[in-house]
Amino acid sequence: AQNTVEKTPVTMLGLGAMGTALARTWLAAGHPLTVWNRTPARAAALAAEGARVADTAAEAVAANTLIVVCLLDDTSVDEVLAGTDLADRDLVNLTTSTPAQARARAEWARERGAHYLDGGIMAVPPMIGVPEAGGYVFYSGSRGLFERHQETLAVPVGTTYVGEDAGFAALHDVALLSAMYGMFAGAAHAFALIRKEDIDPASLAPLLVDWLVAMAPAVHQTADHLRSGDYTNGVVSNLAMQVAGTPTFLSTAEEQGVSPQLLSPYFELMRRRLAEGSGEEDLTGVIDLLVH
Ligand code: FVH
Repeated sequence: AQNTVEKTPVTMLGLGAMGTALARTWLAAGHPLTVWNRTPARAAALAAEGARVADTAAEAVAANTLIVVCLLDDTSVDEVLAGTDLADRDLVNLTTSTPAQARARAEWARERGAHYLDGGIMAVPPMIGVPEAGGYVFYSGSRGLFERHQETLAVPVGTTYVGEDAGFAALHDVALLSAMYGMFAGAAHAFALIRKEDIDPASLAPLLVDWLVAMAPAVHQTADHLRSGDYTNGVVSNLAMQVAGTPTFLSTAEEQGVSPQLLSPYFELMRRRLAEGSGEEDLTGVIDLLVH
């Protein structure tokens, strides 16, 4: 039987690697799609697949109610939307920004009569349109907009709504990516330690993955500690013991000719927390030293 359900038309502004990947999934799912990109040549492939290419951003915004923006940065969003009429538009901004930029953009959109939803994309382009890849987008801002368009927004990748504060999506995005960089920094140090040895990095890699996965659930205990204020509950390896072990890590780095610059700042915070008399805690107290 022919599918007679009408799909929500989408306007997509920005056809970089991410914008193109997103746009393609809406087309494939049967959503009428209008696109615009500063460099028109980047729209050619989507046009061949059935997208309508607008001559200007203003024309693209006028075409549909749901407007999705995925540009390089907040400055480019300013430039692209400057000459558009956003009155009564549902504006979904998937451009990476800071929480403050997202909140300012929400206010900016409200002043122009638009509903606003901010998004932080937890995926890379090859994960778009591949549900089993596990990617998703954090959304925050207008709950009404999110609920109105959730089905459409879920076409390219999963959706996770994190609240009406428009800055929360960016905050969750940056929080998770910051943790990722900490993990990469630790892995970089581990690989550096074996770099000059007769150890195949490919044999260390699966061991590293298994170990990081085994340790990752410790963040649940961190969250419990932060909520309760008791940083000693359920502690297995206390701070005093862990600080006592740090010279071994630093000496090993020195023996292997590896700079300790990725590890030392964290060890310094552990020592400061211990000096405050917190030896029975785990590592949660380091967080309080970071917050001004
Ligand atoms: N690609 C990734 O791995 C990450 C995954 C997580 C989310 N990010 C964010 O997504 C936004 C877009 O990223 P992208 O990968 O599509 O980036 P590019 O391929 O470099 O495309 C950039 C688009 O922005 C347009 N653009 C840039 N400056 C301007 C401007 N001043 N006026 C108008 N458009 C502008 C650019 O147009 P053009 O160069 O083709 O003419 C592209 O459409 C981004 O926030 C990531 O952090 C991606």
